[in-house]
Amino acid sequence: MHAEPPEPVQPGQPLLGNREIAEMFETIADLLQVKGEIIHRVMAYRRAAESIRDLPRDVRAVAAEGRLMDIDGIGKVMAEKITELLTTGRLGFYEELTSEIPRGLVDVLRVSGVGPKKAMLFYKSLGIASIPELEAAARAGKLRTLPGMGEKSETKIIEGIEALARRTTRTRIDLALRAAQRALRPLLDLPETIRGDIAGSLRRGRPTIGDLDLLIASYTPDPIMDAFVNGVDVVRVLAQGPTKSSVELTNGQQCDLRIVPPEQYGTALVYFTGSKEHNIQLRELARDLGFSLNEWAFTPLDGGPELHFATEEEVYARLGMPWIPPELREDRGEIALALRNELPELIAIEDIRADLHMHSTWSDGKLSIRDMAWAARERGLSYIVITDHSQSLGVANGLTPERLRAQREEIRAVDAEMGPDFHVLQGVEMEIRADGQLDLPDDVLAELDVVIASLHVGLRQERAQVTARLLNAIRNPHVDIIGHPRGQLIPRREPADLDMDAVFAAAAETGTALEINASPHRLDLDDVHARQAADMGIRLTIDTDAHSAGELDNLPFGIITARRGRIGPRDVINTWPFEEFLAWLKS
Ligand code: DGT
Ligand code: CA
Ligand code: CA
Ligand code: ZN
Repeated sequence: MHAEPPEPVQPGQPLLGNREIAEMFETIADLLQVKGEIIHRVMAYRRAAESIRDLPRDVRAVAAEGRLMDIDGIGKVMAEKITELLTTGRLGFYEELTSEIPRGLVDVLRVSGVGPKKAMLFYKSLGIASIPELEAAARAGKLRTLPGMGEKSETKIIEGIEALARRTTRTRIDLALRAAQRALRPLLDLPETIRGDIAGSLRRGRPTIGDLDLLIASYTPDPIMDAFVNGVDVVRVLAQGPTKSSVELTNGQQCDLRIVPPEQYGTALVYFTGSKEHNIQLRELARDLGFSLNEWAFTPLDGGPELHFATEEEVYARLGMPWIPPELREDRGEIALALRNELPELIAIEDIRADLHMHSTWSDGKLSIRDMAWAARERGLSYIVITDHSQSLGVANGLTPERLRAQREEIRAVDAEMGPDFHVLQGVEMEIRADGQLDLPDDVLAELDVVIASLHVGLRQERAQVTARLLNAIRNPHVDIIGHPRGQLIPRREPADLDMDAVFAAAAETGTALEINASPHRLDLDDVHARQAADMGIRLTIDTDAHSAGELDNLPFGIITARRGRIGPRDVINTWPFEEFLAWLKS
């Protein structure tokens, strides 16, 4: 017996994947919260969203087997909603809620001092449906007269808004990418759009993003502009013109769109990708060649017609060099390299064969070892290492030597089950304790396939102390990899005060690899330190540190960070075939 094939998707209907459905449920939870629904109901939607996002298989396939209710957190009600979505492409309940409550109200809830009741009060009495509207009303003294409010609570709200603005001046790359894609995708579907790209710092892969820059090629900009300023996530239009507009999105980011004719698209894309410093260098080169260069064209200094270029390749070719990948455009010597035709080969996502750092339900992960293995295999990997936390990290349910031994049986069983083309190894993410001791004795480490050592505690110790702890781990012969070496969290926590020269020297000497942790919260090592490490011959790994299936998809953020650091595939251990990786572990 075969399961029914999934329903064909109607033409013109958005393809609903796990992620889209999860997002819809997440929005429902937000909206229910604004409505002041009981917390259990809100949490039920959040739990369902999380389960669907982390599901290692396409929810459509599970639905086809009639097994939706086997999914954690999915009961009868949720299963019905998913079925409705998959069969009709719509969800009545969601449409009701979104017509009843403006999306901007969800942001208003993020202001400290504003709960669901107050948000509804402000909306019903003053029509406030966004943070800017709330701020205007508060500053005009319009909130203090409302029931239950006063001058004091009004001041608190202004302070809350200011605090929020301070926290959100730059946005983490994953959140920025999602907002940019949501703004751009509907525009790419319009018949008037010839092509379009995300530009700016997001295209260059900076870990945090200021505003979003979108570029579109078209001869008929009007309907595209119209759709842009009326986008679902737009809370406010900041400026609107025929070919250039700016809006504020629900996530607090400004988003700029420019529309150019396709024959000028290449020049414009180079300009709006930046960086500004890279552009200034290009402009000087153009000047040396007898042109003034702006965002639209090369203009001969001695008169004559403008030169227009439809592609970036032509722009760089006119300046005498090959196309430069956006990740390198930071004025760190990339133009000189390009002029000499010496741009390095950069690692690409297709080069990655393995993920060497992930968690399971044995510690603080959300999925079993088997589910993680299937999820990784589905994403095209050919080997993984399960690296749950070690015992002293009690909050994460860290493993004792006994539990590590028990876990080994399960890992070996899953490995056998996966067949000869996929491998599951046992590792550990071992704590480097605050007192400098390693969390597991050498005889236990010797039994493991891979040992990652990480700092999670005592990160604010003074330089000599915290550096000594890391060096002690690097020098232990059983330690293969240092996880997220500098310990930063984006945007909240600065890196530990480590003597990186000493760290690199020890890693080079002992052959210990350093991780580029691909979690957008970490991106650690960063681009600059990854480059320094590679220059010293240190091996790198790019790992997701996934605690769920969805987090395995963070790999691109690690890749882009490595590319910014001019890292090639050979420098990164998890691009190697399995046999070669095993040989490295033994050496
Ligand atoms: P961000 O938004 O702070 O994360 O960084 P970017 O790089 O996205 O900067 P943004 O949004 O101010 O400008 C987008 C691009 O436009 C920038 O990367 C290069 C170009 N651009 C902006 N202002 C200037 C300028 O004054 N001169 C030149 N040559 N290019 C500029
Ligand atoms: Ca920008
Ligand atoms: Ca901008
Ligand atoms: Zn981890």
